[in-house]
Amino acid sequence: MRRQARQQRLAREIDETGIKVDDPKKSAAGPEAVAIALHRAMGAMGPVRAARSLLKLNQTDGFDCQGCAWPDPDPAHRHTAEFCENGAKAVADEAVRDHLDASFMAAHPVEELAQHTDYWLNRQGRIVEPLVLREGATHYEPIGWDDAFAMVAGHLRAIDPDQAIFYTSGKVSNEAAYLYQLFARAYGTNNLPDCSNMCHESTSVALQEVIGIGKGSVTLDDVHEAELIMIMGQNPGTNHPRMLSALEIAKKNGAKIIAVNPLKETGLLRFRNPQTARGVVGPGTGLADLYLQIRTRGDLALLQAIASLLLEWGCVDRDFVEKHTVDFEPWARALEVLDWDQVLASTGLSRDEIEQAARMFADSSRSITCWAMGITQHRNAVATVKEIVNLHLLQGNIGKPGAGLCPVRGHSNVQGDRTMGIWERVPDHFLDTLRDEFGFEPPREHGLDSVASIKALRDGDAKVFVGMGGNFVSAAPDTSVTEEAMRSAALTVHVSTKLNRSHVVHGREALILPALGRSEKDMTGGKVQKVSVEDSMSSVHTSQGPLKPASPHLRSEVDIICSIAEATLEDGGHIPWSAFRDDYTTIRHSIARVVHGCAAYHEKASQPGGFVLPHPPRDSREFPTERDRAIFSVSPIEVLQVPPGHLLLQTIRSHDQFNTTIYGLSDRYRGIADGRRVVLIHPDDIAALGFEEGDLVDVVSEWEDGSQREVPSFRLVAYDVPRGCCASYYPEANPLVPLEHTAEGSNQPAYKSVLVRLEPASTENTGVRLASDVGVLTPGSRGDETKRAPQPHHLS
Ligand SMILES: Nc1nc2c(c(=O)[nH]1)N[C@H]1C(S)=C(S)[C@@H](COP(=O)(O)OP(=O)(O)OC[C@H]3O[C@@H](n4cnc5c(=O)[nH]c(N)nc54)[C@H](O)[C@@H]3O)O[C@H]1N2
Ligand SMILES: Nc1nc2c(c(=O)[nH]1)N[C@H]1C(S)=C(S)[C@@H](COP(=O)(O)OP(=O)(O)OC[C@H]3O[C@@H](n4cnc5c(=O)[nH]c(N)nc54)[C@H](O)[C@@H]3O)O[C@H]1N2
Ligand code: SF4
Ligand SMILES: [Mo]
Repeated sequence: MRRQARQQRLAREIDETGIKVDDPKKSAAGPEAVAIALHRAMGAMGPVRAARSLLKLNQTDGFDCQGCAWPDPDPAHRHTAEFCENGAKAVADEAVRDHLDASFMAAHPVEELAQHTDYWLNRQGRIVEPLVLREGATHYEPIGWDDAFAMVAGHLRAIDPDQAIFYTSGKVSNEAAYLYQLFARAYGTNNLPDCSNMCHESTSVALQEVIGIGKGSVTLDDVHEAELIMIMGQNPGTNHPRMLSALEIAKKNGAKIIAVNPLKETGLLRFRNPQTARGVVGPGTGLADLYLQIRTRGDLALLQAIASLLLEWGCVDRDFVEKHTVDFEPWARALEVLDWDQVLASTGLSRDEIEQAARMFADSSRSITCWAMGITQHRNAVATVKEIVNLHLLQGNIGKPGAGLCPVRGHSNVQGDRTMGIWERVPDHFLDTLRDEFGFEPPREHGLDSVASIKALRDGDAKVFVGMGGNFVSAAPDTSVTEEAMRSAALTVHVSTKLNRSHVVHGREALILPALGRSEKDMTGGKVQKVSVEDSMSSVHTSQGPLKPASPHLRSEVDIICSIAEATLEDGGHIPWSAFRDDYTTIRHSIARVVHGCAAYHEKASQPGGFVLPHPPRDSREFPTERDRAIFSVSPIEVLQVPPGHLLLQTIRSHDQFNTTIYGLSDRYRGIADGRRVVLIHPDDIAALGFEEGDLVDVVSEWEDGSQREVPSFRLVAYDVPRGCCASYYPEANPLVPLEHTAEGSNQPAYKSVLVRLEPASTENTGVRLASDVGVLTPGSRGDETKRAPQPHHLS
């Protein structure tokens, strides 16, 4: 009975029968984006708070956008409105007037909350007081801050430090990140997984090995000055919208753009810049000159093919290769015998298309490659990033103006958190300086990354999970496995702003500790405090929120970390937590002494526009690898065999979400409205598999050990994707990704290459079962009960 009631409730909540599918848009941004931004901001915050926050967004005396990590222009070139539609949505989502307090929790048992989607949970407003779920209790209830800290301390003191996990999401400021890793290490563990493990870990691993530093090598000026920009596996119109302004400047300066993507993303086609007349009333600026609609996971082969042609044509910067690199010869020899049949099979492109791309590299003396999740979330991601580097080394396209490597980071401060030591494998020299600064011996053994943390919880080897921001349960792969792992923890603690699935899929006891957001004025210690962040191009600056906090009970992340540390460590581990809390300048002074490249950190970060961290390859063509040079590396291409009747599924973001935070149910640029449980699939594949457009299917993934995973009731949407490839939204499709399905060398979940087959939907409803109802199936467990039922059409 209860199950039936639950299904009915869910049927209402995720009824997607009204889904509308239209042609994808032909240009991104334009006046419509401005109208939507303002509408969302006013609706959520009201006119006064909307104006007060948006006018301070990305200004030197204001706060850093909590959206993506795309950098700001230099202070002289900033506009009064220096943000995009999705930046405005991020602010509006944080600064909503709706509040969630203890009375909400009294009205909703946690078991009921667990049946809602991330979309519904987020819409309940800002969490305004600390909440506890006691052992065996059915509801969260209020708890005082001191009692909450004592509860965390009690648990942490009762276990071995390596049984605790300290997760970080990339919105956390440098000051908070620095103290968080300090606390974890003073307590005794390097278990500091972060969202970066699921995001650009493959980039960090590859770049560290072959150029000696795990970060990108370009500045915003380089992008403006490039002759050629290749954008691989990235959808900037949605996920880094102000990148389009930089691409527009580059185009005006004569740059060519190559887009490499299985989907024809609107933001790579044409940009209507709302800051210019041409963008508002005119046609805007065309972006991609060449669009390579590659098969998913074919990038490694494409890069090798381009490089082999350049080698054949003699387009080699001999001087650079000689002075700055090693292992050129073995790499060049491997490419001499490149198998073009494999290349064409793997990429799905024609030789002519690939030659056009190679010609554009040949003709350019300053080239940049940008990439994001379409490159990093594959089994062969580390090899692919290394191949991007090979291509750049070949022509000396690194460490000179207008050229270089541009991994585009996700969360606004994900790169800064790593700089501050949020990393389960931080190098020894960092630990040495930490020891010298604070007088304790940090643990040396590497900690657990995100995937390993889930395994440790599942296997009972970890007992306490602390999340500094984020929504680990929804972001992680293998949802049902992850949920079970979380439920077996003794305590889960989340420092959060909004309600999410990680709060309602909890340990035996659970705490929600509500934190101030970026947009809010931080008066910790009785005075205005500021924090600092680092963007995707290693530029560091300060951030100060203008808004009155959602509640006087909120605390800053810095305050929360200091208080947990004081409660947990004997004599605070002799670390001056209260001085840090009272004046964040003291944290910055300590960062200056401990973190490489951060001398005079407070002074430099505080100046308008901040400062740029050192990067030897970018600054002086020095490559601090094990061999003191940049390293060419050889990676074999393996063509992924997709068995008949199967598809390669990738999981992507819509235009109306920030990761697991779903703002709305539409994906404007892709022409999809009022529905997220969809599979974007080639019309010929729909027919070949015996379905019709609009049919409901269950998506089943298959894994090497014979296990299967399933998400029920997804709707087929005919879409311009290569045959054999398809796409669904994250996080709805996460239950399909096995925990073990990770990139070789980085252990990053391979969320973008999941082998699936489609079954006629086993329920006639519209998507009533949440993924976690299903779990991991064993072979054959679906049995024969899945008869194909005719499904109504609701596509327009
Ligand atoms: N508004 C908004 N902004 C965001 C986020 C958000 O959710 N919403 N998230 C932030 C975060 S944390 C991150 S990491 C970034 C993510 O930014 P993106 O990486 O742009 O995000 P995804 O939606 O994962 O899109 C990946 C792109 O790669 C393509 N792709 C998939 N597989 C392949 C492949 O094999 N080869 C190639 N060449 N392309 C492929 C997809 O078609 C898609 O266009 O955005 C950040 N900014
Ligand atoms: N299938 C699939 N899965 C993926 C991906 C994919 O492309 N496909 N992408 C992966 C990537 S790139 C990433 S980065 C991860 C994201 O993983 P996470 O970073 O863990 O997830 P988010 O959705 O960004 O976290 C949102 C939550 O953060 C909290 N929050 C927001 N702002 C603040 C703040 O200022 N302070 C604090 N303390 N909390 C705050 C809110 O409570 C909100 O609910 O997901 C990964 N998962
Ligand atoms: S591009 Fe990214 S950082 Fe800039 S305003 Fe938009 S969401 Fe914010
Ligand atoms: Mo990310």
